[in-house]
Amino acid sequence: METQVITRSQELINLEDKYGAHNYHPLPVVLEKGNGVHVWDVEGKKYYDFLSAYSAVNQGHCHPKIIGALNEQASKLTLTSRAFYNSELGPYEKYVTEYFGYDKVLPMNSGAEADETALKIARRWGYDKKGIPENQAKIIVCDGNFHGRTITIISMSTDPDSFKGFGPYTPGFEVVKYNDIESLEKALDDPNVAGFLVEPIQGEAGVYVPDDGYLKKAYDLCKAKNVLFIADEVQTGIARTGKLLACEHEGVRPDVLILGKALSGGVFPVSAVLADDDVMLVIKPGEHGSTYGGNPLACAVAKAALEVVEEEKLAERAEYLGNIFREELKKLDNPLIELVRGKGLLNAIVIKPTNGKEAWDVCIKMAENGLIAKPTHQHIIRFAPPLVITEEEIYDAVSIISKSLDEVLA
Ligand code: IF1
Repeated sequence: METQVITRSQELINLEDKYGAHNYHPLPVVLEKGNGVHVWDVEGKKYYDFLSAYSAVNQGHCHPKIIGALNEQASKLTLTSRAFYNSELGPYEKYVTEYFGYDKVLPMNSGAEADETALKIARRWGYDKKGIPENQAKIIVCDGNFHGRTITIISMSTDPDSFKGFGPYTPGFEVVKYNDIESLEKALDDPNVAGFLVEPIQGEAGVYVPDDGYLKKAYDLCKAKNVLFIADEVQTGIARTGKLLACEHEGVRPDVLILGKALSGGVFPVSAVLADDDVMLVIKPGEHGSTYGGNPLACAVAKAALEVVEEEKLAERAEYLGNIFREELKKLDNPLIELVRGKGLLNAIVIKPTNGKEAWDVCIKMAENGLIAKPTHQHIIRFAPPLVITEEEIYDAVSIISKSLDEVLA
């Protein structure tokens, strides 16, 4: 019997299938190396990375400055827990609070942990500062939201793929229509509302950019009702949308700021919640934390990652190159493209299924042509390259996208 020769990629896919939980359906690409805007699979094929690990690798893969900081700290001290002080946390806390303009930071690890932390801070602030009756605090969230995968966070979700089959759910959340000021205004009439949690642009929902002025009006309504405006910038923050924070496009300064992903440049899980003293100090010693939160390695990596954002002017690059990218995509004349939308270098095309072909087919073809991206919600392809991409590479990527769209329909 002929022995079937399988590729190294297939071997590795088989291992994940056999020994790993099936909680993802990845594109059949097995990556082994990354540098800047490029990644290579185990067969040595080179790709433009147009997902950046969902906007965690804004600084580019394996940025030398961040890897240098990782290696230097890793050879000294990686973890002490917060049972003791350490030499890196204080300087990092000073750096990151001055960087974003807040009194205090509460360091965590994943984005979901940071969202959970923000929810706890908002509820406690509601009881201690706003006088909401115990266990009555409400948090307003938006339909189409994505804030992570924990039980409490999926309790806020309106996407059955996120919450179905995981009940019972955490109470205390009210859903309003995203980008709809009237629905928020009505919900804010409830005196027990402690906070409004919102993504400045809804990433998972398909790069849903709200109308100009929505965030500012929402912020003003929250202030008028003594409600915390909580911005989840895990995906939109760290220069991705053309400003350091997406809220800056509307001059909004969140009362509580949630960061993750590119806070560490895709090198190590680092997240953070920032707020001023009157909010942050409602949490007392021993009331919140995590084993790895604020570890010396995370501090060294995150500081280097933020320095890169400034030194390489990544926000300005995202603004300039994002405009070119959208303009070039809009010039493409292909029936598969329903619309193009985004801000900075967080963009998406909505695919109109045509001749039985849909977003997944386009992503498979783009991978063959050397560019990786993945569909969200079946018909939307998100494009989020590392912000270190060059103008020439943007044009090259558009030609790959164009070629792939045409080949899918050929
Ligand atoms: C997955 C997408 C999903 C986030 C915002 C918090 C978190 C995320 C705005 C939680 C995480 C990731 C999670 C990952 C895929 C990706 C994602 F929106 F980016 F596309 F799922 F919706 N707030 N987003 O986007 O941060 O705990 O993951 O560090 O779960 O498949 P995390």
